[in-house]
Amino acid sequence: MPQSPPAAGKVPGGAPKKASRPAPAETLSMNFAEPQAEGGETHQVAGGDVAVLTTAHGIQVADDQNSLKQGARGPTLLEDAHFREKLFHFDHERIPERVVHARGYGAHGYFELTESLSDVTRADVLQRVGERVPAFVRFSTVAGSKGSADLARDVRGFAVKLYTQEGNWDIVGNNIPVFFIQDAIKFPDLIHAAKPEPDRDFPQAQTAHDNFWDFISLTPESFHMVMWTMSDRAIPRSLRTMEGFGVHTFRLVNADGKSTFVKFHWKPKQGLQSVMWNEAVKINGADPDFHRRDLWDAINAGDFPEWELGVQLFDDAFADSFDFDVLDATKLIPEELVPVRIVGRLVLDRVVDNFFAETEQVAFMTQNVPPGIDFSNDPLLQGRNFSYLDTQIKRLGSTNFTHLPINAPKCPMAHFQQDGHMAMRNPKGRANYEPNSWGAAQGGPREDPVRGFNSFTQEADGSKQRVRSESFADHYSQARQFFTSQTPIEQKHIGDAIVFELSKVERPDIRSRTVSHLINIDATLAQTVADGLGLALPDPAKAARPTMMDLPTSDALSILKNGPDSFKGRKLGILMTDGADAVVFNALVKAVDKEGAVYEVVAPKIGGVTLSDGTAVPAKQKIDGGPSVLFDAIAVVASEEGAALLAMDAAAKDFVTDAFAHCKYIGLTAEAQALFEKAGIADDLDEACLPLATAKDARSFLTACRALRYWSRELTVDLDAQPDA
Ligand code: HDE
Repeated sequence: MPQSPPAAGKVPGGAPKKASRPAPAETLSMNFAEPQAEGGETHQVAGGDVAVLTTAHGIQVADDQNSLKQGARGPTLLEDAHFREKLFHFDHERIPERVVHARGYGAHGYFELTESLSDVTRADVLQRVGERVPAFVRFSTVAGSKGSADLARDVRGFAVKLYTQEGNWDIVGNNIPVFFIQDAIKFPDLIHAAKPEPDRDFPQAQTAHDNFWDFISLTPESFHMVMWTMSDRAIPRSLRTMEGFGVHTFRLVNADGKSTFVKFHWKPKQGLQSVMWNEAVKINGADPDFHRRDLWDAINAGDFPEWELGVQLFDDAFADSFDFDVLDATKLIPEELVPVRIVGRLVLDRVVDNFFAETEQVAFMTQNVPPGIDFSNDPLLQGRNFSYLDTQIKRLGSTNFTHLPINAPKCPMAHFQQDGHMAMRNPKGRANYEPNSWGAAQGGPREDPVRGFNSFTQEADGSKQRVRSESFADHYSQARQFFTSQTPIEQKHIGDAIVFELSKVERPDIRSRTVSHLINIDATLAQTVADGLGLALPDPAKAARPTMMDLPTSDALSILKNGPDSFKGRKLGILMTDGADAVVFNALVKAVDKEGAVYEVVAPKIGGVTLSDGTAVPAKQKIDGGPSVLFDAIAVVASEEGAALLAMDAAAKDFVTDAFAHCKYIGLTAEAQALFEKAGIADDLDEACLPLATAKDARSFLTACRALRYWSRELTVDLDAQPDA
């Protein structure tokens, strides 16, 4: 029996209500999902009124379930304009993803100035303490496609758009302060090498493959950044626990035209934190959206992530005396040499309404700087200033991408640019050129030589040539400085990561060539990696400049030296069963709350558990879908019978063995011991595995969790860490 169409005007679940036609859409940001404004046509359904479904041209739709046919079983008719429009629009829903940084996640917030920089810049946004401007931030991974997993080992983009009163200022940075290459002309090669190999189109979102390491091992300038990407910086715990960096040297220019060099830093109030590689791999399977979910949840819970804006200011004299060239983006300026001055705060307090409209369509451009901010001659930055405009036209399809609400400035603007695809903001009046003689009423805007953007006047000379400055030639000294500044466990992670990556590289000569560079950075690291690969130590790569072995270490470069001192914003996973101790559970919940953290109950069934006092507690995760990699610490609060059941469950055993292997703090009731025994780790439990017998224990456990990880355990659970391995 063919299904008969519903009666005209009928909305499933509701009856039509007579009203007048909807008011015409007035704003571009109109929310089509909401009932029309007063006077619009609505239907009542469970929960209230909804708007009448229309075509994009405003014709009300009577039947959205069946296409128009010639007879019940006949062919579909071309005449069905609604059907044709619906499919046409669907077929065109995708726009090209970003060629790099395709996977990203954005949020709104504000920037507030906490210290005036009026002595060094005329930029309006950096003048008056306490003033706020709206901000939009998009975090991203670089190599993976839009649908790739969040915990890929990769650099994270940290792109900030500040809607200032003098136009949009985009600081399009990363979570790593240096870059792989020195000259923009190498960018396509770098990205081609990192992305999936062109014949097979894999691996996705990974640098662990031949092409990447082939390119890297032939590009010594990349080794400083490689040390960072092989460190835990490339697998952050959360977008909220990463630093951001403007990377390049920029200029601040004051009202007298005087320039001061500047490097921008974003320092997370949440402290730095990363996960372990084995954990990252498992998070990617358990929750590929781990980072975006974390940001979404935190903001919606009112736990607004915050960063401080820091600036390193320096002059020509410092630049001339520095061991490296401040125009070389493969180098940083240690904070010990030029301290980071905190001048503002960035708070993210609102998630997007629509991912596509905001996060996907946002167009960042390094060349967007207001008067008072300017560029240096960094050849990477110069190339970027060309690239970002170009890419928006390809991606967003029209020169009018600035008309999109997310890209439009939130300050007065007026110009004579016109027409083009999808022009939505069209000037009124007679004149569309200048100079003109149409006067104030019709003549349109005029330039302002004083308030307008004046580029910093810089002398330039030299012959036209394709060269790399000699001052860019030291490739290993800062790579070494980064490595020696790490704690031993962080150094171990770097070695492990390089061994992991190179073990996925098939060609032995590429592995060997990579190790030959490491010798110039740190002999022990090179030996560890060679051992890890089962490779004879090769000769060192020929260095353009010998490595400076005596650069002082810099604490700012370590994650562990810059961690938080609380469990705030972190998540406890509580594995529970029926009959779980109500006192312990309630005390845990209270302590979590007091710490400013969150928790999730993990249980054998999503329906939850019944506590020892008869209270029902719903579960957030069924054990199979809530592995311990999703949590910062775990507690197992089980009854004796419950623990015996969990001990038969592979997912429950993984829950505790993974948490143990990932050096997490573990709280357990005496009854839960059976699970740890069956999982084979009962005899290994250490001082970071704490008993949960009383309410006081629960509080002490949460206090212990502030350390986040018990790193010394790692040396006991990793074969690579054993001396004779
Ligand atoms: Fe980008 N980069 N990039 N990049 N980049 C893009 O612009 C480019 C570089 C960065 O969330 C593209 O809109 C060149 C350094 C971020 O939308 C493209 C070079 C740094 C984002 C582009 C670089 C970055 C991008 C792709 C070498 C850190 C994402 C889509 C000279 C300081 C922004 C787009 C967002 C995106 C070009 C190097 C950061 C193709 C040519 C160095 C955070 O224009």
